Amino acid sequence: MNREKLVVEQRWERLRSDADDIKQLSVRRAAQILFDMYLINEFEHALLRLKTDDCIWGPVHTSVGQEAVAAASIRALQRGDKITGSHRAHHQFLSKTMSHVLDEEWDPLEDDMPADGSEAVVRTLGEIMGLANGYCGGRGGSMHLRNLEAGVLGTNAIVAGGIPIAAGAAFAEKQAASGRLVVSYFGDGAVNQGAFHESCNLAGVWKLPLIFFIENNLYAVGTHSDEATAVHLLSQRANAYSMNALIVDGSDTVAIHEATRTAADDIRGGGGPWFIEAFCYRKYHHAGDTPGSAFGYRSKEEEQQFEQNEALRAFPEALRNAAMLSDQQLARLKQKAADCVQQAVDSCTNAGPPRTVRSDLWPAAGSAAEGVRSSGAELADVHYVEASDFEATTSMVFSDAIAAVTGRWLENDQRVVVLGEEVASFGGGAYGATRGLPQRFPDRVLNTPISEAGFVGLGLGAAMSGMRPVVEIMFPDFSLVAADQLFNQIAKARHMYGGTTDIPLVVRTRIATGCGYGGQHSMDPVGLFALFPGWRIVAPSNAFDYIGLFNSAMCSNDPVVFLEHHTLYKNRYEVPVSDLDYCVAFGKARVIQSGGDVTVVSYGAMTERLRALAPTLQQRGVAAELIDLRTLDFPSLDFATVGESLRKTGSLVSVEEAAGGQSIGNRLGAIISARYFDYLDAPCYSLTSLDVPNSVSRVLEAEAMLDDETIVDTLVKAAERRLL
Ligand SMILES: Cc1ncc(C[n+]2csc(CCOP(=O)(O)OP(=O)(O)O)c2C)c(N)n1
Repeated sequence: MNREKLVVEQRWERLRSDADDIKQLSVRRAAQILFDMYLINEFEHALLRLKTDDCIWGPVHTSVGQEAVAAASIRALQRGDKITGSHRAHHQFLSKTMSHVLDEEWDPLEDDMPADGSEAVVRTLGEIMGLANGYCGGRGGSMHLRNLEAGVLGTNAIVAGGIPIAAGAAFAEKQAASGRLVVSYFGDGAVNQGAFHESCNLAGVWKLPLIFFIENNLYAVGTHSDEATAVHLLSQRANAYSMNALIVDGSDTVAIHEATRTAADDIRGGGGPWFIEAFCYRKYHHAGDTPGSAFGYRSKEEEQQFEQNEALRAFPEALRNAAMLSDQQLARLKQKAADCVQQAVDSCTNAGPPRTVRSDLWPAAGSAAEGVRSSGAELADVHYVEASDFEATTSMVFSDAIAAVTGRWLENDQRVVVLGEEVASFGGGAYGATRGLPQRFPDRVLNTPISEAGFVGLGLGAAMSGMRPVVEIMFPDFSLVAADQLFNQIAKARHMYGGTTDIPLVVRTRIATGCGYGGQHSMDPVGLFALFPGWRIVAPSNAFDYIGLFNSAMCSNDPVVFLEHHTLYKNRYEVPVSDLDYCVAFGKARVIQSGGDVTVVSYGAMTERLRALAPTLQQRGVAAELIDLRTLDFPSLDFATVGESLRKTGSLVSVEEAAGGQSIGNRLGAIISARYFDYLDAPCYSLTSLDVPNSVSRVLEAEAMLDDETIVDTLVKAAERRLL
């Protein structure tokens, strides 16, 4: 047996500075880094005191002990570069914000703190205290900080949740050939999450300008990294994704700066993503000011050892030894940082003791529900039409309509990209929804790896960075694989970041119920998406509506999910001749048949089925009013049209193919009952498929799914007021 030893080709190096290396830093740059470190340290301790005084609501995850990692790495970036962070990100946020606000030439040794520098610290503190003067109006607080102007795309309370978003931001920079890069900071706890691995993979395969920057402080709450993974040096993981990696000690400020510079230079020169692992230590427990040893997961000796080595001791000492800064200058820097923080505390609180929150800074009463979605101002000038507005029509296959309108956007708007599994294969998707587009737009219609959390999150990051991605999720059930990105991130980002970001993202997914695909490929996810009001939900029942609603979605600054039913894909529909640019309004239902006995609401393919059942109903003496809801998210559902119909009929039945638990019928019925109680003379009724996963067996699947006979019988009973 021949055994060939294989070697990994990527660089994997440990950087350690020696006494002379510090001289590579200019005195000003060294002073800036040290000033940031002092500022972070003073700021975090001020937060802990404010927490004790009950001026901060929620946890305070300080970065005491990790100051140098943020300060030295961020000072190696350029102004336009972007960062994302985790729940522990005050240090990165302050460093990036201050390096943006303060001029490169600002010399902390000589110059006074300019007003906008002080203001930045006030606004950071205000945000963490949940005040209106914060960067996100107090919505985000400590764990969801965002300051786009300074390049902080967002910090994230879901461990690893921000990493795919960083990949999306890097994707946007790459598409724009901007020469800028993104740094995603996270802790050691993140590297065992799928979102981390999926992002590494995407960054590797698409050579994204991204630095994965791990602050390895050894513990995720009280669990040591060695308890969580067999990989001791976490940067070893970079090899698996063809990334170069560097290891530095978090107390070696010069090495941190140099590592970041090395990675950034290589990326700007066209290299792919890099990985940096900084070993560091958090002084206190996970949150608050108690030492970790008090909880028994680490020893006092370990903590003392850290304190002897910590960067806030080592770096000033090295600067003094190198005769770069005098004791007096060091003391002045520290005092300047302390004054700046004190000023921020004074401007957000009333002097104590104990200190109290300045009540005039609380966000306005009554604003809690504001900003979950866009105001709609971006659609204000859109002229909406209906099919009846067009005289000249031609027939078009539903899936061709999807491809045609998507192609139209790719043609007209460079910000549009199409991402998904197989969207660029077979000439345009597994089911033809992108037919012809990969050939025309090879750089913007991209096959993704099978990596839903990764590419959905990447879509979000790209959308937050000015692109308009169209992301296909091959089967709706796979939404659950990307659930964090879809529901914790996309659905909440606008509100969580205080309305500071748009999310112009379209997600398309093809419902494949009734094909024998079984329990994991047959979901209608309407009820799932409807749980999150950040999502707009569209379920077109024909090609005309598809094109018009897609155009509205692409003009909207909100995320919109398109539920496309597979039975419609090969059907032909009338569409306007040579017009792919018209818009159909969100939130406008369509009455497709009038009737006085019962109001029947549905959407997507069910609309077609109901229309086909209308003659049978008529034979049984029922005049049903059929309404195609078209838009299904509750904030923009067209209750008015339904109410108008109920005034006539007095009875509502919602008909959905979705499984009971994933349908919207009961919730719809509850709202309708409350709003239109006076019109109703029977309870609202929700008709759905059984509340079970579909089976592969043909007979069992048919048994689970709503059949025509049940629909007709139910509507007859409803018309006769015999439904309970
Ligand atoms: C997905 C997820 N699981 C669990 C948590 C709860 N949690 C918050 S922080 C944290 C530890 C994270 O450790 P690490 O990534 O090493 O960062 P550090 O706190 O050390 O900075 C945990 C478990 C969470 N926020 N998100």
